This record gives sequence, C-alpha cells and structure tokens, in this order.
Amino acid sequence: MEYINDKKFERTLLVGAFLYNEEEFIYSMEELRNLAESCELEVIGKITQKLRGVTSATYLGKGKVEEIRGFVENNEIEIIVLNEELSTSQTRNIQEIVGCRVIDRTLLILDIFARRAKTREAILQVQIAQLQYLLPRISLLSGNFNERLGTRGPGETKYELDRRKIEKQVSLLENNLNEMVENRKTQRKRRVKNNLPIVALVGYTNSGKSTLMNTLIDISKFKNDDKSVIAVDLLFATLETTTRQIILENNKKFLLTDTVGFVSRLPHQLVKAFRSTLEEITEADLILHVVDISNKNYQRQLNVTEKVLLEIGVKNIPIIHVYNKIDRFDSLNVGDGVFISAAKKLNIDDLINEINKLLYKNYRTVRMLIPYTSGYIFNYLKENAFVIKENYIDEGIDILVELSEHLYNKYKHLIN
Ligand SMILES: Nc1nc2c(ncn2[C@@H]2O[C@H](COP(=O)(O)OP(=O)(O)OP(=O)(O)O)[C@@H](O)[C@H]2O)c(=O)[nH]1
Ligand SMILES: [Mg+2]
Repeated sequence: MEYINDKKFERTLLVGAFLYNEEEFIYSMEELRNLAESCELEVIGKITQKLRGVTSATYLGKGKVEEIRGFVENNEIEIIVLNEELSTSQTRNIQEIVGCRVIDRTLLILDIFARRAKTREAILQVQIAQLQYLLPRISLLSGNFNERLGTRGPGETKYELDRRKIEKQVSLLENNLNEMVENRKTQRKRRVKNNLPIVALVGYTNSGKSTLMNTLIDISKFKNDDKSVIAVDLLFATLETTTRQIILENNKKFLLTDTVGFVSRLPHQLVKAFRSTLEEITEADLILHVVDISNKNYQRQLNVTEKVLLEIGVKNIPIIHVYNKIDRFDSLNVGDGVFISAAKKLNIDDLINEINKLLYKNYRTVRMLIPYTSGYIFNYLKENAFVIKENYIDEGIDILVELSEHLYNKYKHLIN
C-alpha cells in the first residue's frame, strides 16, 4: 500500500466546516492537526467555515472554495486535508478548483494505521479497511487511470473491472484474516483453561495503556520472562493485542491485554476490519479504561471510548476508570476511579487494590491441615495461592490460605 504523501513534510492546509456545535468542531480540528502530523505532513494553515447549509457540489460554499484556492496558490500547498468524509464527486470538484490533492480525515487515519501495522494480522486488517474505503470511490480512481493511460473507452467498463478486482481482493484478504483469527482463538481457549481472569486495557490513543502494561509487568513478582511492550508518544503506537501474565504480591494472577486505542470518529471500515482484535475486549473479566487526565479534552475522549465500547458489544463487564498522567495535573476531584501515573509509577497500589477487589470476589480464606506426606501440596499452594499463616504442628502444616474457587474445590478435603 502507498502512503498518502509521496515525500515527508508536504505542505498541508487543513479545512473544516461545521453546521452546529462549534466547541466540538474546534476540538476535532485540533485533533485533525495531530493526525496530520502523525502522517508527517507539515501543517501550514487552516481554513474553517460555519455552514448555513451544505452546498452539494463542493460541500463548502463557493466563496470558501475560492479562498482555499487563493491560499493554496500563495502558500504552495501540496495537499489539503478535509475534516469531513466527502463524496467522490465533491472531492473531485474541490480538487479541480483548488488544483491540489484533497484527502479526508478517514483516509488520514487509515494512513496512520498503515504506517504502524507490524504484524501480519494488523497489516491485513488495515489493507481490508483501505480497500473498503476505496470501493465506493473507485470511479474517482478509474477516471484517473483512464486519463493516465490515455484510453478513451467507456469509463463504466473499466470501473466495473476495477470494482470486481477490489472486491475479489477483499474477500481473499478476509479469508486469510479469518484463518489467523481462528488460530488465535484456539490459543485463547487454552489460556482460559488455565483459569486465569482476563483484564483488558482500553482507552483513547496515547492515554498511556502500554505504559501502564509495562509498569504492571515491572512490578509483577516474576519479572524475568515477560517482555515489555512499545509505549511512545505517537498516535496509534499499538495496533495489535498483546497479552502478558501479571503476578501480584499475594500470588494472585491475571492476564493483562493491551490493544489498539480509539479516536473520535474512528472510521467504520477500521472498526469492522479490527473487529476480531476489538472482540477480545468483550471477553475480559475486567476493563481498565485509561484516561489521560492531563489532556484538556479528556472528558470527550472518555465519552468516545465509552461509545466505542458499546458499539463493540461490551456489557456487564466491570470497568475501572484509571485517570493517568497525574504527574502533569493538579486537581484530582473529577470523578470515580483511581488516579495514577503509569510512567512515574504513582498510586499503582491503589489500582492493584481495586483490581483485587473486583477480580477475586469468589476467592476464599480457609484453614487447612496438610499432612507432611503431602508436602508437595503445600509447595504448590505457596506458589499458586496466598498463604497468610503457616504453623508446623504434629499432624502436619496448619495454614491459613486465600485461594481461588478452582483451588478451593481441588483441596477442600484438607480444610480444617
Ligand atoms: N507525563 C506522563 N506521561 C505518560 C504517562 N503515562 C504515559 N505517558 C506517555 O504518554 C505517551 C503515550 O503512552 P502509551 O503508553 O504509548 O499510550 P497508549 O495508550 O498505549 O497509546 P496507543 O498505543 O497509541 O493507543 C508516551 O509518550 C508515554 O511516555 C504518565 O503517567 N505521565
Ligand atoms: Mg499502546
């Protein structure tokens, strides 16, 4: 797949229009700038308009399009990024008047995903989303092809051919993806058999999910074999799901999964293509919703994330709001949840307490007497349960132990 820009730092103009809700609009323009910069575009300026109604030919008013043309000429703009998803003909019309390439927000996000995709699965998912985006716009492309090839023939035939070719490719890629998804499901089933609860990290992109995962891996009792994940100041640094085992001080274990972040107006092609990745969230026993409290738009980002969670079918799963980056923020009375800094490792204990409370509800604390001939059971419980007290008496080892329902059932004959 090709990227939208041929070279780095193409001179870019951002364009947006709104009918109502100016505040929301201003925020989405700010975010558009972030997205553009993530694609290594150099943002030179922005032009906005409050619309009274939509002009069907160009979406924006005629005068506005003229203003854009002037700006493009005077500032040697190479690419325009529109905040809206436009129809093929609207894009073409604007492009013809202003004389440079016009792309929209959806294409921009798809492009960031394409740059970040590393695993075969993520690459496939992005390719599918890109082709799905292309399908209804194929006439725009076919037109270009015809011009480029100098063919005059009826565009319709070429268009049909291209369309069928793309549809065929999509179904091929989807088959490949399904195969991979099946494999992963088998792996997951194996894990579930291990009886470990699953905790999923979710949240807006760049909120600190991967950083929190690394912090939890770090404090995990046996930090030897589990590798850390990539956490950097980039939009959509994580596109694939990673699962790590976390072992707490009290020997309680859970599986922690880190996954792709969200953004407002996440293109529906992406939600669809990433369905299998996002579905893992719906299988979690607990969700940690990570919010970047130092971002002035955190409330909006929180709402967007909750909306996406609903869309992918999350219901009846307990959620802890984890307000992150408190090292960059003072006032803490904003809502229910825990307030931490994943990077500076502040208040991580509070978070672990909350996780403990919600995840291990059916754990029990019991007294057991383990005969010396069954010493291996004692060793096993030391490793896999939380032995609070141990006392060596004549009949065996007298212990007070907190354990899972599974271990309770397994060893209930030893309960005193
Ligand atoms: N100041 C501060 N920065 C943090 C904190 N936690 C994370 N960050 C920074 O925030 C940026 C994004 O962190 P990530 O952990 O990659 O965020 P993410 O939620 O995984 O992002 P995506 O994978 O893109 O969805 C990085 O530059 C982190 O260093 C924190 O507690 N304080
Ligand atoms: Mg991440």
